[in-house]
Amino acid sequence: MALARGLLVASSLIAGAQALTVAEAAAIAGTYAANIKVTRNPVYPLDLVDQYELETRSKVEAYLTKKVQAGTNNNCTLANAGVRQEWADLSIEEREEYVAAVTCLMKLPAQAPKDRFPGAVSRFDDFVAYHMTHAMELHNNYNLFPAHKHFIWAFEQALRNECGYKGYQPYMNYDRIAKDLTTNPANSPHWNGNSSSLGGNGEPDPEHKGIGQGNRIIIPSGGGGGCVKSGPFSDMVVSLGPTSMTSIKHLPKNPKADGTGSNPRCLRRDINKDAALGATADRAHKLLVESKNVDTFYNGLLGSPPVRDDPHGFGIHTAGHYIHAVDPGGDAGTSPGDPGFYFHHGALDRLWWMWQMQDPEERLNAVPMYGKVIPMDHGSHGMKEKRQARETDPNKMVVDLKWLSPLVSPLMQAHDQLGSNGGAYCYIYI
Ligand SMILES: *[C@@H]1O[C@H](CO)[C@@H](O)[C@H](O)[C@H]1NC(C)=O
Ligand SMILES: *[C@@H]1O[C@H](CO)[C@@H](O)[C@H](O)[C@H]1NC(C)=O
Ligand SMILES: [Cu+2]
Repeated sequence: MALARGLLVASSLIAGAQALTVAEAAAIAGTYAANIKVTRNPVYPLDLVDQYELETRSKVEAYLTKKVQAGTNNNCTLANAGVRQEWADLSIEEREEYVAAVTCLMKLPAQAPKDRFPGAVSRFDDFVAYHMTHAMELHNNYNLFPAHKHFIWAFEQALRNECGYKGYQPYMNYDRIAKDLTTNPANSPHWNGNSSSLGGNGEPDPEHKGIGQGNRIIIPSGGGGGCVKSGPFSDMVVSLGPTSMTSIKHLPKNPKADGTGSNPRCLRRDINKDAALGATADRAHKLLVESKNVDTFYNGLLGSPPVRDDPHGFGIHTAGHYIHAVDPGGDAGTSPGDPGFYFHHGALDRLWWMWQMQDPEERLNAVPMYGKVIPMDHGSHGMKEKRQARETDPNKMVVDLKWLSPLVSPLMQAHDQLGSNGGAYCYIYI
């Protein structure tokens, strides 16, 4: 009897959810026009990817409407979604608030196990500590997109919940950076070294020749490579690393072989125009429009295989990392130790989401699948390893960031930023 009543209640709930008309559901889901106020930086006209984002909005609204009808949106609507914006579209004050929040995270104590990670000094380092020791979990073909989505989200949560940040994680528009670095680096809102930037370029270091692959330089030095001396994070103490995945060899050695010990040193950067030229809007737009399946999209993003006769054909993933190499930004293990990491992986998350939203039925839960051995996605970080496609059932996989955040299970819960992970995710990109 109790069971029968339970079933009755459950089915009437479902019936209740289904009873919403499309118009009613759409009203709950909300619209961009009514719900999202966006400021833009007039210096930058909309690029091809920005235009594509505009074109995708009606698809996002339709997708959310369907979810409301099905009762699976977990309260996520366009009225309460967080809005992740490009750095230069934030006001100067908002940028400074973001910098203050990251600086705050660098002052909070670490939560990663002290015996395992003596070099993790701050809460900011906790993210580095996880990334450097869980490379396989984070970077296999099933995990790269969802695990990094969750990683960025967990970082945003830490900024908001532990450091009182009111905004959302910004992303970087590589095309803007490429243009700024080509025309007037002193005006780059990301890297000009003023108080509303992410800090400046590193001092010149002639030993930094650029980024190599095998014995070939694929990204020549942008003229930096030494310590950052201007702006936010110029006084930052980098502690974890380097690891064997570093892009520069003459750094002080870490006392622990895996790089988890304490190795205090400066933040080094080579703000790199040639890297940015590998991620221009025409490249990203082509990838979005031409990738009919997730393997094409994934491989293209990772630059696998590299495009021949194209000096910047190393893929957007590689490009974004090396915009702000070298230490820790150019170390595949400790790259989250440069705050630029979150801007880059946020930008990749934006592209993945836009690709998914073209056809959510087919694409939302699509996982890249390989039948053959392919180069490690961080291959251009100088790694020699080959990686085998995972045979595991993705429905049985989880995202487990240990001390950073509760488990996401199954993996596909981290595929949908509009209401998944039990409703914890609810954000859009502009
Ligand atoms: C949705 O919102 C309602 C009202 O605020 C709340 O009671 C409920 O727990 C929320 N559900 C989820 C899945 O967050
Ligand atoms: C910092 O740089 C940005 C972007 O070029 C500019 O808009 C802003 O006015 C600069 N702020 C200061 C304090 O110079
Ligand atoms: Cu990573």
